[in-house]
Amino acid sequence: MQRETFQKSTDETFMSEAIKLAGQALGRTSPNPMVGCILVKNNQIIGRGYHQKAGTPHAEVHALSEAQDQAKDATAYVTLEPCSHFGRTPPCSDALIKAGVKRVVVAMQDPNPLVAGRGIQRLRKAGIQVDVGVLQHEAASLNEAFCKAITTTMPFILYKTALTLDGKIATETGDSRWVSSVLSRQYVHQLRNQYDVILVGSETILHDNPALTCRLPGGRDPIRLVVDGRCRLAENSQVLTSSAESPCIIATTKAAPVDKLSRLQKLKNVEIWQYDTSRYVPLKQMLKDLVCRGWISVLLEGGGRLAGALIENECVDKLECFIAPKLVGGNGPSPLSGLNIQLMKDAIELYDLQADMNFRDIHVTGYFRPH
Ligand code: AOF
Ligand code: ZN
Repeated sequence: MQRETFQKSTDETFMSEAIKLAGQALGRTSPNPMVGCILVKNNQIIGRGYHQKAGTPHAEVHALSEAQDQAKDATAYVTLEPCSHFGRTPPCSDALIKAGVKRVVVAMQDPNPLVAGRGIQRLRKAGIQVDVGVLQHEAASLNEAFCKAITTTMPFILYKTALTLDGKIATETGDSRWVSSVLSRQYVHQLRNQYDVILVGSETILHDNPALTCRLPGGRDPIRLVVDGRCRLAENSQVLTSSAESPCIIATTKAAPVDKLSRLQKLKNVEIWQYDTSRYVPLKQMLKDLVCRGWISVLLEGGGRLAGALIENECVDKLECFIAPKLVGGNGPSPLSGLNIQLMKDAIELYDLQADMNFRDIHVTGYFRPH
């Protein structure tokens, strides 16, 4: 019994190292997952690796190349089931078998239908002991976007919003600079650095004229996506003119003025996605189109109308809310003006709630579905 407990905590310690390693590629691997691998022999780490970017070698390959011959009879700790398919790289399960590892500890099965247990099967067939499920929850939440996108072809959406303690995102006059604290706003740049896409509605562009870039040192700009059915945004909006390394996409419809579209199309770094609808952008189709391009995680930054529509369509996965200790009263807008539930018994309830005051605002996160 004691031995088992020791064994378990050793496995968790090494797996936790592997998860940390995987997280070094946060925001850099889409559409692939973040994966970390650690090779251990005689309780010593002899190889480490993580998947750095889609199309490049998988975590196991890096760890095996660091360990070289020592990999024989070692234990591999991998945060995701080693793959069994020939994708852009050959199967990692074969590489582990060839290197002669004795045991493989896996945090979670790969939800990719191309793998889905076949990697584990392959290792077991080769006589390798495989233990699955060590720190499974942590590994799954690191790859929550990948898990959703690979199984549903829809992206993972986080709605980030900031409101006053009395539930307003701006005063009655429309003034919103600033609701949340400096620290909260700095943290949002970490989210921008991590998510593939920032999504906003046209109202947000018209009112706030944000650039939607990532101002974190060493950060990278996400794709910026504006839902603008009638293409109302000004041609000198910052999303169109500011220098960003990633494109700005305007999702629009047949209601967009033709001459304006042709001018926007000529701008550097701007893409127009025109849908065959007469007024509203088909949101689910647009989200699927993101996944087709390899963009699997979306940071929804407003406004309340778009957020309401997406929540109503059950497209939003997570909420991250900064509640400032401020009161403004009046008829200022709410973060969910597009949602209008009539009875309290029908209210949306969140799961896995967490709250802290790390940014001098009340910071609440929750999920729209249990998991
Ligand atoms: C692993 N180790 O480090 C990663 C895995 O296009 P490819 O060849 O890179 O394959 C991508 C798929 O491989 C991805 O969807 C996921 O199922 C798996 N990712 N597997 O054994 C890794 N990144
Ligand atoms: Zn692999």
